[in-house]
Amino acid sequence: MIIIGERINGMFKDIARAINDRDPGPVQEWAKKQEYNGAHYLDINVGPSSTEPVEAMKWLVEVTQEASDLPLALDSTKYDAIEAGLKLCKQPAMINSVPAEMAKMERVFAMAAEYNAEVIGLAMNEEGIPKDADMRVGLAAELVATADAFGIAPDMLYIDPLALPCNVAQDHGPEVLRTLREIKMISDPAPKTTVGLSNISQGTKNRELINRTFAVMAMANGLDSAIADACDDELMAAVATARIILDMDIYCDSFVDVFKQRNR
Ligand code: THG
Repeated sequence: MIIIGERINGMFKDIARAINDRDPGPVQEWAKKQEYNGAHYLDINVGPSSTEPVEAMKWLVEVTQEASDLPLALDSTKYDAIEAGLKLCKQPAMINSVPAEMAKMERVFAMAAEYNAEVIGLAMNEEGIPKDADMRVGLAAELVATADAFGIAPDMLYIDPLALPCNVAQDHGPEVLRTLREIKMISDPAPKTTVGLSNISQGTKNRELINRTFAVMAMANGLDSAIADACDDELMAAVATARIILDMDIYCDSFVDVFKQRNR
């Protein structure tokens, strides 16, 4: 399972302050810490309150790359900010994200082809996030078909069925899991899948328990990657264990230690 470390996000106060003050310290500490704890990519998001998202994204990409060699997932709804970030990335990046809306898909897939970037496609459109799995899978198919028209193979795409907080959108849970299963039948090769794992527990008590329970359930339904808290040891241990049960890694007595070491 590919872990995209969620922590370099202006949604967190320390990162928002670091961006505002142009203080690389907290950003570089989180970059190193997430890499050490097993992240495979680092999500880079300037946050909802940035007044200059292009400049902020350029700065975040540069200071992050000084601290870590991990590939980046550029997370923004401002495509100018993503493009400015892509120009600075030292290795192929991931674009996070594009909904199934034609004008946005055309902009993002053209950019992905130019910069050899992977793309997270969201199962939503102008009308929002549908509840039922069939509609989500339909939007995923639109993303796969449009990507193909730009020469982007399905396995360069990560479809995100969009996880919502279980305290306010409980009825979406089973639909998200069914979407993950059915996405694998859209094409051959199939697109990959991802979710914003911590979304599921926003505003709840027992967040870590909810996150790791969702992680293993989603993995059993075909989840390939997650934007997640790589520094949550119990989550990472649950992911390592799920990989054993799903026969994705070979069992050994110390599989949790091995899983962590492999990423260090
Ligand atoms: N899909 C895709 N990208 C995404 C998301 C998604 N990017 C952003 C987000 N969702 C995933 N990242 C996070 C990061 C943090 C939190 C949730 C998801 C989080 N933050 C605390 C909160 O809101 O309570 C902030 C707490 C604090 O300020 O300390 O939970 O779904 N493609």
